[in-house]
Amino acid sequence: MSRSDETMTPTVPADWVLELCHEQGFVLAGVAAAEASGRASEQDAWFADGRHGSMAWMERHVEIRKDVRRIIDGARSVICVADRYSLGEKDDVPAGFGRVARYARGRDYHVVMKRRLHAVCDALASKEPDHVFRACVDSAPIHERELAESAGLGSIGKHTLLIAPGTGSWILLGAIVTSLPLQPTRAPDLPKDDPCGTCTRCIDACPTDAIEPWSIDAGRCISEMTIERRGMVDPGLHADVGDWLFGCDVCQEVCPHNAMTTRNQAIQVHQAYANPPTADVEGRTPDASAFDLATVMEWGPAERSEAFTSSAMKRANLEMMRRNAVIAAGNASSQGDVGANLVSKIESIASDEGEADLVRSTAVDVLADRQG
Ligand code: B12
Ligand code: SF4
Ligand code: SF4
Repeated sequence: MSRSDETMTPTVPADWVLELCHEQGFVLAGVAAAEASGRASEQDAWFADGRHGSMAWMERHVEIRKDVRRIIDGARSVICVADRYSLGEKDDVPAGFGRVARYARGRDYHVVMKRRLHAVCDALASKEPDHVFRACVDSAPIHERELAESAGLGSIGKHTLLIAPGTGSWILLGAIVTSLPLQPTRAPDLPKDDPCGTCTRCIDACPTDAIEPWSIDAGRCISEMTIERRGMVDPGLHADVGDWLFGCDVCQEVCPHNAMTTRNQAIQVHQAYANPPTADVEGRTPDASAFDLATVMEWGPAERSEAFTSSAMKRANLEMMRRNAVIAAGNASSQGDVGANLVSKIESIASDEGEADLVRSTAVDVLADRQG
């Protein structure tokens, strides 16, 4: 055996690693070999077409994204995990409220998952002190879905999300990139499954037409517009945003893999996401699925920060949240007295010269939409 073959021999059984992940409460775990993405040209095309929308930060690490081995020196394996965050129950949204995507209704998954991934890293490092481990949740420039697919956690749907067999897509992903050689848990020659067949439900239901099979035009995606975008939302898309205040779940709500079957509902939601992150917040429904739009339009820094303690909604700053509330309020304006009250609040924002530009200009656009 050559020296390089020797160093590639797994020293720790993958089963033990998976057991560590399950002990930390991850509902799914698997191992992929650290290797170049098989879809680098699709990624290049995505950026070349400007399908990353306003997320210019994504351009910084385009080359790193193509090969997970660029994340740490000597990367050999990627341990992929998933948390279930919702059962996908239907929402009952009161009049004048704006909806929050399900992933952001409990505690901030970045914190919840990182803490447990670090516990797995510590356990592995105590056995293999010469190896390097890097825990990633969202922010590292790696393709978490593609890696999870390679590790056998599920397959990617036309809406580009990972669907786990029998569980569906209400799952969040995390990974540990490591120099430790581990046996991959999915046979390398197994073809990648197509979970969709002839189905096009997500494409047909997307309010903004953002989905082409296996590719999202992020600039048209409500999730990008309400969570990532710091500037204006195209007034031509305001009506399509509907009652979404933060994120959007439509493509997952309609997916047959998320049908609430006995088998699907038996897969537990991790307790960190099962309840709102904090007890009571003024103007928030008890299950944290929605906020009162009139209240959010009037938020100051203190109210925003109180509402977002321990929540993934922190990603949106105060002006973005108030912009989102103005757009959703415009869409709720036909809801009787509640709608009339919302319109009068939009009017005061539009006429207040002391208002933040983003919020005021959005209010002006919303009123112009109503008149047009
Ligand atoms: C940027 C980003 C976004 C952007 C862009 C979304 C996107 N589809 O890329 C926006 C803001 C729109 C977004 C929205 C959401 N996101 Co997001 N997002 C990310 C992030 C940070 C990077 C994704 C990325 O690199 N995109 C780049 C492009 C090039 O990727 P891509 O489109 O998948 O490109 C691949 C495909 O084109 C593929 N491909 C091309 N042809 C073909 C053909 C076949 C057959 C196949 C299989 C694939 C394929 O090859 C390319 C390279 O792999 C990841 C975390 C991470 N680091 O991975 C989370 C992540 C993808 N998001 C997540 C979530 C939960 C969401 C939302 C559901 C949140 C919400 N409710 O509002 C929505 C869902 C919208 C949607 N349908 O995608 C989860 C998804 C979990 C899951 N079950 O898959 C992730 C993994 C975060 C996490 N840690 O859990 N997100
Ligand atoms: S999250 Fe909403 S807007 Fe974005 S692709 Fe899915 S359905 Fe379309
Ligand atoms: S809704 Fe249909 S097309 Fe879209 S991801 Fe689910 S199975 Fe695939």
